[in-house]
Amino acid sequence: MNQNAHIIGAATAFGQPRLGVDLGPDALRYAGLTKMLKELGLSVTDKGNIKGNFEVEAERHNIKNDDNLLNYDAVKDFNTILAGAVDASVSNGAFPLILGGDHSLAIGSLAGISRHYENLGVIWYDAHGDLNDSRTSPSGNIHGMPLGISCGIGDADLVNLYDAGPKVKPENIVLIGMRDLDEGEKQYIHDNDILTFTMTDVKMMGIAEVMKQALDHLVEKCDGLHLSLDVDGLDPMETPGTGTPVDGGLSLSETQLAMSILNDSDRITSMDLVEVNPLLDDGNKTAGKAVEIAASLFGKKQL
Ligand code: Z70
Ligand code: MN
Ligand code: MN
Ligand code: MN
Repeated sequence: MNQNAHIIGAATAFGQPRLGVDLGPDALRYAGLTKMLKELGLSVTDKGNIKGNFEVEAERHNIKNDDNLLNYDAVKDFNTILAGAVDASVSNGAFPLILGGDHSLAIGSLAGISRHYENLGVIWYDAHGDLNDSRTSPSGNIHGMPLGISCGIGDADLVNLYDAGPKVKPENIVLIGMRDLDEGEKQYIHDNDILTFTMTDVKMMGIAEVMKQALDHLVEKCDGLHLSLDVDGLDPMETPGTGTPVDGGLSLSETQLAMSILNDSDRITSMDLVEVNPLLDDGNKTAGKAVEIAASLFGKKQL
């Protein structure tokens, strides 16, 4: 794996209604992220935070556009800036580690990354598919849409953000940990034959077999591999500090094993670590777990 990491704080909460997830990047720093990565031998540059300006944006915060999209202009502006920062890090030869922030930030991270690859693979580790558009969304929250937008469905300006057209092909996606999919998302997964491992699949097969099949699906055809990890993929007993906890998720030890298998593959080229909300947390427990997850991805071993 690339041993030169750029930490990019994506301090946004615009993709959903609850404040505090914009504090996620700093919660991860306080939990010791940089120190841990350096101890593993990485060279780490912290690029600081890209911030939604919540005072300037207050007037247009938690308002919906005509298409029922929450904080539409703020999400678009934020992700345009984020895409530029992520693009610059990849251009400089670094591994971008994007800290969230709500998952709408993946619109910008994928836009910035995808121009560097012909066939970007995406592993989406989450309770949710984030494959809605304004018609299928039950909420209007754009954090439930970034993967769909990156595949080219939904609002045209978001689809064409940073570069025109889709950023990811459905055949280059693997979904892991799914247990709260909306009807429209299930339809999209079926219609596009997206390789999907629900929690039932994880429990039937074991996470090691799931990761092996995920990598088998992606490594031959993909020239870059992005991991988008939403901490609500884990069980709320492990990671309570998140906006939409869903019972029956992955454990920390399963996730550490998953990350260690990805480290062994030596193929991951970028990562989002998202939906840490310290205002909903038990101490800073969730950020601490998230740091352990990143440590396993970058090669921390138990022995
Ligand atoms: C639901 C929606 C979602 C994250 C919740 C939930 C989406 N499918 N994503 N929490 N991270 O509103 O679209
Ligand atoms: Mn998500
Ligand atoms: Mn591309
Ligand atoms: Mn989620």
